[in-house]
Amino acid sequence: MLRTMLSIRLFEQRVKQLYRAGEIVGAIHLYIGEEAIATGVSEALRRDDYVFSTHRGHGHLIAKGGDLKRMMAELMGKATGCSRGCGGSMHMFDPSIGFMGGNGIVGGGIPLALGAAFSAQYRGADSVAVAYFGDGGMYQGVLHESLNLAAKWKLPFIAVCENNRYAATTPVAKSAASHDFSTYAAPHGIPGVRVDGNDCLAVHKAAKQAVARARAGQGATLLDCETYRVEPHCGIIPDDRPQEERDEWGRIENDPIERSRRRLKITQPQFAKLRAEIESGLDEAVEFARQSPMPKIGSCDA
Ligand SMILES: Cc1ncc(C[n+]2csc(CCOP(=O)(O)OP(=O)(O)O)c2C)c(N)n1
Repeated sequence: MLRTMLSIRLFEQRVKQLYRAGEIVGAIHLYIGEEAIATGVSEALRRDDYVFSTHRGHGHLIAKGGDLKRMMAELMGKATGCSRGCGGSMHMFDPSIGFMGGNGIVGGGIPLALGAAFSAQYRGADSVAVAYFGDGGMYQGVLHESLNLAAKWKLPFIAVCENNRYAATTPVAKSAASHDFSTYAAPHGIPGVRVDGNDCLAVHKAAKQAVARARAGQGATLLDCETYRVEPHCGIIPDDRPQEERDEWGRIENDPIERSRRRLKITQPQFAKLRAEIESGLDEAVEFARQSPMPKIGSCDA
């Protein structure tokens, strides 16, 4: 899990550099600071389980086993990308590993995951479907409709709120009367679990229970994972979050990767070695993407 989290972090740092250099264009939503959630959840999943992602989805795909070369190529809009260069940052797909795509519509992945959960139940398969969404997705009617149906039909559906306290620039306190989103599960009679989203083991433990319940035909779970996004919302909107709050969450003791490194007693030289291994894979991914051709005109129409 430490390796996965670090891969996500270093991938995102490369993306940030390439974006600034103009090699990646469009809106990019970085996942830095939130790595423990995708990592802890995916560690509980199988390849044939479904993940429906968001606009901030690079980490979800890496944690599900995404190919870094094809991801980097997609971000650069190249034909070798995981969506043939037609999707970009918010529309990466890899159904071969159960990654059913990013989504530019806040909350848009939730009903799609519900459909996949229904499909699994209908076919008698024991796959589960995970929908990621931010706190902004929490206020969407479709979440509540989906929780209702998932609870009623005992669907293998796991709703994972990545509660980073802001929807773009709007704090949770301005949008919701209750800030503990795990309580939103109770009216549906399903478990709602609030978890430290910067602790990959805590996330993993909660996800494992949710997956076991879903596979056993006992139905849905809602996870409310508390975290903080270290970077601005995207490369376009200025960051106006209070500096003290950013400093507090930015402290090294709160960093999900550093917390795991310390817990595992990984020394700095061991950590540097791991980092170098991942960086070398990223060098190859960037080179692969740079050398790849652009899609042919019209190839994205179908
Ligand atoms: C239905 C819908 N409304 C508004 C937007 C514009 N929008 C893009 S990202 C975003 C904020 C999303 O916040 P959240 O869901 O908390 O995720 P985060 O960006 O914090 O990861 C908004 C409002 C959108 N993409 N879709």
